[in-house]
Amino acid sequence: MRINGVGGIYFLPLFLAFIYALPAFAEYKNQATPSDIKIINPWVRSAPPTASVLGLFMQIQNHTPNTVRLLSASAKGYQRGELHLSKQVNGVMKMIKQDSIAIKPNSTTTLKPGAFHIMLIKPKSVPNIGSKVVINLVFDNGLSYKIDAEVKAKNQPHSH
Ligand SMILES: [Cu+2]
Repeated sequence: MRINGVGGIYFLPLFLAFIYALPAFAEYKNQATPSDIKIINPWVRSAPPTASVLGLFMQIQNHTPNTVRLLSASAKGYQRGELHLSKQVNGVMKMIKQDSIAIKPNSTTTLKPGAFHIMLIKPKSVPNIGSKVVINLVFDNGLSYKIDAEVKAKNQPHSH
């Protein structure tokens, strides 16, 4: 009886700890996994050797039931990356800096010339066509992705 009593006393805190831990497990299950976001066809638009910025484009697929936001992009060999939206303002094309780029639940956001894009700023040297730029993307669900973006000629987003 005494052993049972002692066991009961110790069991209760353990049991409570387990109950309190349940929401943590549920939260863990809701966390995104790397396959929840897919980066399709990332490419950097080639630029003259004197260029101080380069455009980075891709499709981002969100396979989760929640909106996911791209928070930042950086690239090896560049001072920094910025998220931009190209937009007509009074007939003039302007680039507006964005705090994030949203990808709606179960949908795709396309980063392309004239729309949302990533601007890679101040390259150490402008990369050649066919070379790869290592990109790091950070999303608001805690995931980050390291991807290779191929440098492609100005008006050829797809290789033929
Ligand atoms: Cu831009």
